[in-house]
Amino acid sequence: MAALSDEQLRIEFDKLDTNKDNAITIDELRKYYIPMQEMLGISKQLAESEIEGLIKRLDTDNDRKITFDEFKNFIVKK
Ligand SMILES: [Ca+2]
Ligand SMILES: [Ca+2]
Repeated sequence: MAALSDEQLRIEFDKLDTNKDNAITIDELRKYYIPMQEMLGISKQLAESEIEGLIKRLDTDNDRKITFDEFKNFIVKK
């Protein structure tokens, strides 16, 4: 995978950070993923557990919020 620039990462991050406080919360992640998963026909329960798993992987300091650095580390590490 080609490395994403900070600028591209920022665009992705901003899509998720809907209230622009520089952190993605689980609620923001939900708002973004649930309609997408509904479209794919994934049950709400499964969608919830996927979101839970995603936040656990992204949120390295366990404060239930994803900062831009955590987001970036996650994407860059792959
Ligand atoms: Ca936010
Ligand atoms: Ca965090």
